[in-house]
Amino acid sequence: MFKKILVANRGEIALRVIRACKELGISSVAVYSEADTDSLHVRFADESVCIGPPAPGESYLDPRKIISSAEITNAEAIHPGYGFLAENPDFAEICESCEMKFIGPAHDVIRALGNKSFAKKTMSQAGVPIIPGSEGEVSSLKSAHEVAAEIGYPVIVKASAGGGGRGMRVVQSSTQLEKAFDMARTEADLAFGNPDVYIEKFIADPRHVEIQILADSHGNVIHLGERDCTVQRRHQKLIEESPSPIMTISLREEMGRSAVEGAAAARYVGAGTFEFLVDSDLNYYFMEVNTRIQVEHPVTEEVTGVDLIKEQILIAAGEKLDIKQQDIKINGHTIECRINAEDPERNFMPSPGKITAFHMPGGHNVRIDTHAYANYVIPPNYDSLIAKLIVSGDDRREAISRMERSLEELIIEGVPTTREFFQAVFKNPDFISGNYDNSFVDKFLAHEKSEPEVKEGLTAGEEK
Ligand code: MV4
Repeated sequence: MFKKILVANRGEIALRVIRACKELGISSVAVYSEADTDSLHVRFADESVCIGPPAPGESYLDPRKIISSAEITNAEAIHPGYGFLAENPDFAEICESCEMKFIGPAHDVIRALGNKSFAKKTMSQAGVPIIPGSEGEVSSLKSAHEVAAEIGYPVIVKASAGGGGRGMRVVQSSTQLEKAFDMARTEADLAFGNPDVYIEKFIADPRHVEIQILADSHGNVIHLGERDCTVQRRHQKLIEESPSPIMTISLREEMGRSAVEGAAAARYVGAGTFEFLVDSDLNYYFMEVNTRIQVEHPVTEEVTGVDLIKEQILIAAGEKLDIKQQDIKINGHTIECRINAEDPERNFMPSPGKITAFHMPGGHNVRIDTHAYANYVIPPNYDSLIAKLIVSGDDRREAISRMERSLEELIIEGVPTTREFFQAVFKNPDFISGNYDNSFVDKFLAHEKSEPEVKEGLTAGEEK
């Protein structure tokens, strides 16, 4: 086992990894930028190294800073967390050439799965259902027209190097195809340095359902059920839950088997997530693989009882998975809300600043993953996540009720947060019934706007 791990990240996920290290008896090294001097991950790690100015490119995103910090502290492995260098194949390769263990899949696997059209081809060959569309990249307008005519409009043009919703364009009819194709290629080239695009059938009103997997270096692969991440705004997840309200035992088994077979085909090692779209008839289609630990991983930890970060570390150290597929049981229901320093009244504008008052809810089945505290100053340089509020119950109704109770107890003053937005969502009949799709947040916000302050002026028993 490793004696020392460097955590190449900040915020709540750095803290989460440090906690796992402590429980495994592994010493931890924090790295921090000048904006994070007062951060808890620095306080709680065994050692820390300042790696430069607040700008991510000069600190958390600079492989030279990370590698040299690992070398001077004699760390044997690097946990990248999520974001920053977590899915950068060049960084994983640099780690390997420095004989530093990268806690994640091999660099060539990250690279292969990072190309979305190649990943789709790999998964299709492994028998995983994919959305009908082009086989690989579409390099000419002529073949774009041929593919689109074949599958039928509407279609979607996606960047091969994109992902997470970046670099996509919906096309309703052949008259719009030329413009969309050219713009998608230009944008992809600018954003990712790669103009390649592929085309697929546009799936209306889908849900985002992802399967968590663990794969060890001995060929064992298991899945840990799903997370429903359909409640998003502009490709930012806001609420995640498990089980998915639409899930059945047989669909979970099918999707789980697909993810396991896909992971084996890609020679995947580590923790990973298979993203699927699920349509209104419960057909599921592979979208992409996230080769990192994800923000919403605690949802799976709570319903399965498996510590995913510890498993990542054990797998990276070459251990065999000691959990078998039959051991995985989904217990109860877990929901996570991302409490962000954002102003829902101003288009969810990031609103960093000083947290003047801070109180986190507690009690049975309430978990908070946060790096924040009273008088903490949220720097403007990074993401706006303040805390993940993760609550569990015997069933979805109890989890929702507990979430409402927890949101009421939660106090964050000094910066606007997404708390009140969530409080309104948990009163929404479509959320409560589990009957939502990827248009939920937009519809919900449009409805809120058109009926401002309905609740005020109403007395108990009245209806709108
Ligand atoms: C789609 C789609 C409809 N049809 N692909 C968004 C994130 C990225 N992983 C893929 N995304 C989508 N791909 C086809 N063929 C709709 C989306 C999509 C979406 C999917 C799930 C949850 C929220 C979403 C919001 C916008 C678009």
